[in-house]
Formats: sequence, C-alpha cells, structure tokens
Amino acid sequence: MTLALYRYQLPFTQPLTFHGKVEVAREGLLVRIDDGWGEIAPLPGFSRESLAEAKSESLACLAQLAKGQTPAPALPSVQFGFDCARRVWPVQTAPLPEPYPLIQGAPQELLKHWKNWLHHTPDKAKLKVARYPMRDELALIRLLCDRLPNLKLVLDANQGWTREEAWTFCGHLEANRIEYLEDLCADFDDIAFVAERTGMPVAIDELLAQGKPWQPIPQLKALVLKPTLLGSLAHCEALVARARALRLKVIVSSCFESGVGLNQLFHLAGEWAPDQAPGLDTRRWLASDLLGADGQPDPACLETLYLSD
Ligand code: OSB
Ligand code: MG
Repeated sequence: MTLALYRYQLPFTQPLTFHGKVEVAREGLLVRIDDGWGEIAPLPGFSRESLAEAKSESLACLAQLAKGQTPAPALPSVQFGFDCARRVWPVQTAPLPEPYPLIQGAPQELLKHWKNWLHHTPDKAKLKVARYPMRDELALIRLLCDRLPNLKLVLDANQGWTREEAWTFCGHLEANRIEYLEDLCADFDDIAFVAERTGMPVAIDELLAQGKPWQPIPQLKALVLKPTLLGSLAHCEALVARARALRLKVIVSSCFESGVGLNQLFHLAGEWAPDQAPGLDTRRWLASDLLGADGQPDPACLETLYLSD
C-alpha cells in the first residue's frame, strides 16, 4: 500500500481577503492512498482548523492506515481529503454547465475598468458584497444590471451584515435580477427576517458549514455546499438529499483548492447537481496549478511530509 502526505503552496494572481485576512498564496496538503488522491486545504478565515492541525491529524490517520486500521478523522478538511482519496470515482457522463464567474476586487476599480471585463460576463455571475461602502457596491450592481439585461446576480455577503444593514441593501435591489443572496447575516433568523420582508431569494453556505440551525422558508432557494468546510462526503450527501426533498438548488462550491480538489469537486457537482452551474471559478485566481501534463500531481510542486516504504 502506498501512503503519502505532501504540502503545496500556490500563489494567488492577486492578494485575496478571507474574512478580513489578506492572503497572497494558498497552502494545503495532498494525501495519497494507493492511486487515490485527496486534497486537505483548510481555508484561513473559514475553516475552524489550521493547516498545522490538519497536518497532524492527517499524519495520525496515515499511521492508522499503515497498521491496517480504519481512520475516522474529525477535522472537516481531513475528512474531505481522506474520503476523496478512498472513493471509487464513477466515470463522468453528462457535461456540467460552466462554472459561473466570481468577480473579485474593489468596486471603484471594477467600475473604472468595466470595459475590460464586463462583456465577458455571462448570464449568471457572483459578486461579494458587505465589504466596501454600500453605495459603491450598489453602483457596481447597477452597472452590471444596466449593461447586461439578461444577467442574474449571486451576491454573497459572507454574514457581513446586521439585519438592518441587509434590509437597507436589499431595499435597493430588484428581486428579479438576483439569483440569490448568500449568507446575508450570521444567523438564520436575521436572514429570514430580511428575506420575508423584502421578498429577496436567499441561499446559505457558511451557515451550513458552521452547523447553525436553519429552516426552509419560501425565499430560501439554494444550499451552497463547500465540502472542504463541510467535511465527510456522507455529510454532504445528506445535505443533497435534504435539498432535493425541499426542492432547493444545490450549488457545489470550492474553497480555492488546487486542480486536484477542483477536479473532484467538478465530479461531485456532476453527481449531486448536474443541472447547476457550480461555484468553481476559484481556479482563475490561482497563478499556477499542481497538475502535470498527465493530469497527475507533479512531484516538483510538492514537499513530501510522509511517504510509506
Ligand atoms: O463566500 O462563498 C464564499 C470561496 C472561498 C471561501 C468562501 C467563498 C468562496 C466562493 C467560491 O465564493 C466560489 C463560489 O461559491 O462561487
Ligand atoms: Mg458563500
């Protein structure tokens, strides 16, 4: 049995902010179990575990595997990586819709240079909100909606608003131009309060990963699933089943994983939500990848932390 753990670091194309933390590169781990690979990459600001904690739990799990035991990791990113490495991946059949683009940057800059990027924007795109002054964010939304009449926007507040702020912001939006608003506030009660009063379609993402309570309300349209944060594939699959029963959309979404994790997320999106454009446009923000020409992780990009035999 081949068992291995590697570390990687991939620079971002520009510094990105995760819950106030500015990061210039993505760091993570790859686990190998025979010919199966998995990615373990806690996202600073989003994951509760650090990379160091994920590394020590991964090493402990590999030691158990080496002894013929079955490891049961507790950290979400480690659960996801080990589940992927041990999974039998069925051959993908149906094509998946293209990921919708993730537009990043300061509204003032995006507004200044709109001619360079706006015409590349398809009918669904995602914008982060609750980061800059509300009037700048609203000006950018107005530009997008005016110039692209077929566009529907996904707006993600990353729990950044109080219910009053969310209510004020939503008062300036046209519900029919909004695909949904992700994580308006930190608690579902506040999201429901705003959604019920403004009629805005909403979705939950981080709230699910945090294990916070939620209920179906008529304005709830989608569950956004980030397996790196949610953990085991069984947990993700239970949420997919819940979404199906409630007729909610499932959006499989990434946490800036490398090509290894992203390809697996594409695969999972094809199985769990074949008709939905996935939230996998994070690849564009990584300056390089770990995959060689053969589609396998390139050893030259990896630092070996553990290798059996
Ligand atoms: O807020 O949904 C988020 C990526 C990393 C951390 C948080 C988020 C994201 C994304 C991924 O937005 C892309 C997507 O969901 O479309
Ligand atoms: Mg989100």
